[in-house]
Amino acid sequence: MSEDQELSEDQELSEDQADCLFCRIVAGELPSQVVSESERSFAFRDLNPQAPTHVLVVPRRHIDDAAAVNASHAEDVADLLVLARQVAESEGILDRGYRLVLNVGQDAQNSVGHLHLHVIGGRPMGWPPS
Ligand code: DGP
Repeated sequence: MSEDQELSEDQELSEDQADCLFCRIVAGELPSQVVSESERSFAFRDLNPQAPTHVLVVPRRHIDDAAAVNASHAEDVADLLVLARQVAESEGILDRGYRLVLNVGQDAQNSVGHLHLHVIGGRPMGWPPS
C-alpha cells in the first residue's frame, strides 16, 4: 500500500485496506469498543486485554508498523501520542502512569500489520518486558 495514501473516510476500502484488520475496524466494517477518536487516529479496546486498561491507538491512514514510519507520517504519529494521552486521562491513569508499546516484527510478537500503539495501565508493571 502506498504510504502516501490519503485519508479516505468516505470512499470504499482499497484492496489492500480490505485485507487489513485494523483498517476494517477504523472503517466500521468490523465492530470494536471505541474509546476515543480524532481526525487522524482511532482508539479502541484490545480484544485480549493485558491490564485493566488496554487500548489500541491506530492511525486512520494505513501504516504497516513503526519501522515503516517516515517524515510524511509526522502528523499521524504526533496525533497517535496526543490521542494516547487523552485515552490515559479518560481512563483515569494519567497520574499513576501507564505504558505505551509499539511492537515491531517477529521477536516483539507483532501480530497485526497496521501500526498500533498499546496504551496499557491500571496495574503496576515489570521491567524489562519478558
Ligand atoms: P501486537 O502484538 O502488537 O500486534 O498486538 C495486536 C493486538 O491486537 C493484540 O493485543 C490483540 C489485538 N487484536 C487482535 N485482533 C483484534 C480485533 O479483532 N479486535 C480488537 N479490538 N483487538 C484485536
